[in-house]
Amino acid sequence: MKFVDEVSIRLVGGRGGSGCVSFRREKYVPKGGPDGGDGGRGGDVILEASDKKHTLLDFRHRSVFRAPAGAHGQGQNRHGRSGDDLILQVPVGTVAKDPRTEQVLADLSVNGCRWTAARGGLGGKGNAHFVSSTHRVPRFAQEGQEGEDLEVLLELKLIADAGLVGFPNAGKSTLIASVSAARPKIADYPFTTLVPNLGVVRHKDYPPFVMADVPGLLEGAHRGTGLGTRFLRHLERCRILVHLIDITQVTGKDYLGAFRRIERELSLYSKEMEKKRRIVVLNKVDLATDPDALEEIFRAHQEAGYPVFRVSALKRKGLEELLECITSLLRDSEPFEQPFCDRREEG
Ligand SMILES: Nc1nc2c(ncn2[C@@H]2O[C@H](COP(=O)(O)OP(=O)(O)OP(=O)(O)O)[C@@H](O)[C@H]2O)c(=O)[nH]1
Ligand SMILES: [Mg+2]
Repeated sequence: MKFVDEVSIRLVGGRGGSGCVSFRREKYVPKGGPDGGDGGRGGDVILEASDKKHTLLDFRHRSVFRAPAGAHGQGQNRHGRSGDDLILQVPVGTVAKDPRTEQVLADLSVNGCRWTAARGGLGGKGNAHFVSSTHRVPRFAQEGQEGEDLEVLLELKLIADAGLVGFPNAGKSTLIASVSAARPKIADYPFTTLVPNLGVVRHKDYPPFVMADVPGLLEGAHRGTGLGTRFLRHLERCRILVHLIDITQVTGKDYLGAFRRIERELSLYSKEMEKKRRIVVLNKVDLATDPDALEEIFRAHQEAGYPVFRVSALKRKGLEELLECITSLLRDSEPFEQPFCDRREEG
């Protein structure tokens, strides 16, 4: 399945039906009064978060979505039927923004929550409404109103408990494959992973948690290098970060070089990202040739102040302790904050 996490679309509420101009005509009732009914309301366009959707692919091939119009009013005071609402399902974690100002319009992060994006137009009043003592025979009715017409940018931000970060080739996909049923592509070249993968991790009797494998970051990611901001976005809603380091890439005495370069990208991206709790994982220990050097790398990272683990994602070594630490951090950390679903409704 193709993964699409950003689309620009136009949403248009249904047009209201027009009011009717009509006069009562019946046998033995001369000059029956006006009896034109009102037009029906146009339907609203509503976005609904659904856990059955995983990508914004449905919006890729079509860019304008219109709700049905209301029906016109008719004689004998018959009102037009309202247009049905158009309900568009989006994946949980979709954020709707104004494409010009980037202002967040709605944040659909809970399954089932809805946002009325474009309201339908009101129906016009029929001529029966316009009778007055001075105006007995109104020969006019109102037109239906246009529905709201809105351009929105939809961005999908995955929601996960633990997000894997690191340079390309660090072994993130190998790790998620070793601890969950996710089967991402794994290969010995950078940028094997181009779209995020989610995996559910079950460890002992702890509640299962969701791990996200996000494509590797490069220096300059916070500015967009290597699609960095697009990938970093998926880490915004991870409760904790698991920073993976390929020990074979740690060279000379610059033990913390790789670690600091990724950390810098995270803090330049946002304050929230910088504040997230995290775990450092030194991966590929099966390739370590010098145990003393490995010990030094380990100590240097410990001094940075985070829990550090030595693992081999490939050989499945050290993973139990790592999962133990992730589950205990998750138990102590705040659940993802409940976002608002319908800003307009609140206002
Ligand atoms: N020896 C050894 N190789 C590993 C280990 N973990 C991963 N690898 C290898 O490292 C290479 C990259 O692994 P991936 O899991 O694709 O790395 P990634 O971080 O997902 O890379 P990108 O998706 O490109 O960002 C693959 O050839 C893996 O087999 C490990 O613990 N030991
Ligand atoms: Mg990968």
